[in-house]
Amino acid sequence: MGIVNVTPDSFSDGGVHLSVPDAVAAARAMVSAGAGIVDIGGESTRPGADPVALEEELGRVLPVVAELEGLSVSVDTSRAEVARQAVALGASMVNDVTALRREPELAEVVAESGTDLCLMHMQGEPRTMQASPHYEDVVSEVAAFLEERLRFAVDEGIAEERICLDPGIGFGKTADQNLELLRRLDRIAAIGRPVLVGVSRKSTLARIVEGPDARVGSDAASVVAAVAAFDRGATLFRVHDVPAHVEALAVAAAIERGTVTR
Ligand code: HH2
Repeated sequence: MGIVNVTPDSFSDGGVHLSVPDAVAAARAMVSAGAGIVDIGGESTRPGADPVALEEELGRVLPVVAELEGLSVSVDTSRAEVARQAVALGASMVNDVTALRREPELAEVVAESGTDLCLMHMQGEPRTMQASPHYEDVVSEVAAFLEERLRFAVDEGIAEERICLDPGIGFGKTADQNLELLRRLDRIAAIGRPVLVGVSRKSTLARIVEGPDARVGSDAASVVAAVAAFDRGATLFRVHDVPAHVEALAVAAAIERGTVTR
């Protein structure tokens, strides 16, 4: 899953794809490089980010989705109206970092349109989530949350086979809690749905390599983290540098199979 943030303030690519032609070109390049889907977002969820107005989010996302007809598009939104209009323009997946909690009516849009859905764990909300994350056992609490949100989504009429789960790396978690989630990702995979991981360029990676004040992880560090997640059961990877991830994950999958042939 290639990331296209149509925002001025995303943590690693803020402002890079703000014009429609730039965002569309980036999305097309990611698909050419092997991305199975591109994730279009119009509201940053980085720590400290404020929500944007509905009209602003619609105005950022829809013109880009409209230009990507024929490609597999995911819309990174927690708003029913944004999802409704993006799906009408051809988006086939909804990626909701609030797991249907910000606007439970988003469930109806997904159920009726039959799109795929990603349910992600977050403790708190973006503005304040990194202030003091707290867990007794981060892995079992994230797993229990995802199991509960999966049940909610299915009860709302969303087909279970269309749902993937995401531990939400960096969303109300310390660096050590993020690493613990990646280390024990098999517990999340054991829920029985495909696991999506978004660790690309996140600050936990930067902290390991550069120290406590570093904010943006490198692409090399991102690739290694994705492969480690693959080894523990992740099958979907939300990434900025698509070519490097496609190459690395192809090799990781071939090693897993023990043969070049797919
Ligand atoms: N991370 C971000 C945004 N959306 N969606 C899923 N499913 N999983 C993630 O880990 C995830 C996500 C944050 O990263 P990014 O989009 O690069 O930055 P921003 O939120 O600042 O736009």
